[in-house]
Amino acid sequence: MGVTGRQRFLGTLHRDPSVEGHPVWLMRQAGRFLPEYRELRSRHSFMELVHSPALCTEAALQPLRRFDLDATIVFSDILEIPDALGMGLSFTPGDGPRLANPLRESGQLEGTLGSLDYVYEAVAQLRAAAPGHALLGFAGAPWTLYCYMVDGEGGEFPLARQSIRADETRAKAMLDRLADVVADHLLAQLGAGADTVQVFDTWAGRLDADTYARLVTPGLERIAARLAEHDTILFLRGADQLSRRVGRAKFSGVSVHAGADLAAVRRELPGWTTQGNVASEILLGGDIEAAVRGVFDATGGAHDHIYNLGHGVVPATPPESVSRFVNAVRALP
Ligand code: 1CP
Repeated sequence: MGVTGRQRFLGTLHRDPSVEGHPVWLMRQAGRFLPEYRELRSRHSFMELVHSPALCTEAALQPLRRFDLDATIVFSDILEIPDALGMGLSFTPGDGPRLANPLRESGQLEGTLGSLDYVYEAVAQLRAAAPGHALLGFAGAPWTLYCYMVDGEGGEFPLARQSIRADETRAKAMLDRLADVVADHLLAQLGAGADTVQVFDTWAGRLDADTYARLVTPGLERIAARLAEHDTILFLRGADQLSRRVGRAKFSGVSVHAGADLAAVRRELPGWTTQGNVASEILLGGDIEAAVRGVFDATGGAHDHIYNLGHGVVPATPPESVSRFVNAVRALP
């Protein structure tokens, strides 16, 4: 009678020392590195996929058919929130996301949020299709959303950073409003059947810790407080001084980027389960087994770490490398 991936993942998130084995999944595990995803994309645009709960379920199940993963994440995008705020999301091939009406005036954020019911339906369908896997919902963090919403596209986000310098009061008001939108979106995904939710602050490292603590941390504290009854994971990519940046916010887990010293993060945020820390590039041809062993050593083999990459799987990753990564975790004592 084996333990399910869902039990292994949630036991670890709850820091239950009696959990069997170590949980593993990969950020961006559905997507372009899989031939079957590229096949799906040859027939449907990304927006068609995201708006169809049945196609979202198919995309999320694809990696589960190939790899012995413990968790699945709803197929959606962090930019569904700006789209629902009327900002006109599109994806140009090779060029990434683009918002047709980026934030120039604060007024746009006072608009009402359009329906994201298709995301909650995708969560419900995936819950039914993958009962033995931990199911993650997610959202972009307020700062990362703000970056895309002000600049309208990925990159260095010069306009977002400039707008913070120009008017902190206005920026803070938008970040606070986004925190509530994000919390609503996460709670609805939990209500639809997600076991936990991950908040992606992919661009946290683009803001120094002082400014972050002043303008962004209050929103994270508000999200954490509104989700206090639930399991939650926070990803602060590229950021230093994590304890200052989280302030009084308590999430169940922290997802650790590849540049960070994992043992130091665990000392800095006691009581938080850790996740991640393996460089995505290792899967392009590095010593995968040694990287997994390095995480095991840095955590003392404790059952309060979720094996994952430090960021998403990159599209050039050979699927065989993902198998090796998962097998290396399965081989741990
Ligand atoms: O062409 C395609 O098929 C689209 C590629 C793609 C996919 C598969 C995009 C465009 N988004 C997604 C799905 C997605 N995005 C998921 C679910 C799939 C899974 O994880 O298994 C998730 C969790 C995200 C989250 C996301 N989107 C983040 C945060 C995580 C991270 O990687 O840092 C960010 C920053 C985005 C924005 C985005 N969406 C898509 C792209 C190419 C980008 C990055 C743009 C940029 O570089 O600025």
